Amino acid sequence: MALISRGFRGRRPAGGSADRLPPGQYETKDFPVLSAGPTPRTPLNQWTFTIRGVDAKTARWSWDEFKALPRTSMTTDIHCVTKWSKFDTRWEGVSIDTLLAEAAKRGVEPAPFTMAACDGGYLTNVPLADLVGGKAMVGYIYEGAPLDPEHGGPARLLVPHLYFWKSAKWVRELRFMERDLPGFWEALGYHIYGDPWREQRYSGDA
Ligand SMILES: Nc1nc2c(c(=O)[nH]1)N[C@H]1C(S)=C(S)[C@@H](COP(=O)(O)O)O[C@H]1N2
Ligand SMILES: [Mo]
Repeated sequence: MALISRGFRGRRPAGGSADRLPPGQYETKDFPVLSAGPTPRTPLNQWTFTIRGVDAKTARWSWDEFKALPRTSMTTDIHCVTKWSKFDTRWEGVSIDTLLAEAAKRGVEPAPFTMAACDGGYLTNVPLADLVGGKAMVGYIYEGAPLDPEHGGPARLLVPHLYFWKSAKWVRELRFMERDLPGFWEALGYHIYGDPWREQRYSGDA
């Protein structure tokens, strides 16, 4: 409602919701659940997070080790390709920068592309450049509470500047790749990159 009346008066205050909605999106206050399969439930004592180099070298953390890593927070808008956007979602977790620095200490070298792999088999590809520089994290706290299993708990990838299908729920591994390969939705006709501001929904979109 506020959005319409602001537009009607021809005024759009800086930071107003109209500026924040990528093309074709609408704002929702809900937090819809979109999962391609059932919600996996891995006990925390069996949960690990792994970064895997192209040479198959790995860096791996148990849940306790993971939670002991420095934590960052991010308040961000998220944009689902099914056209809902949600503003000001607040997340805490471990930045990919932190994870890559730790992995490098253990001899895992980066490569230009990554595939995020999840419990349940979901995959999604993200270029390394989109994960670094504070742009992405493995989040495990949402709005101050442990992340709900339906939303990807215990931990999910958060890459909010791309469509939300790139934010892999129940993420367990980040695999480096020398070239870009499609994940689950990308192989089914969704865009290989998925920038909401360029409305890259399907593979034919520029
Ligand atoms: N593992 C996994 N991650 C996933 C999905 C999924 O089906 N499985 N769906 C994606 C899609 S299409 C979206 S829009 C968001 C939805 O996250 P939410 O259910 O927390 O809203 O998760 C993404 N991450
Ligand atoms: Mo989605």
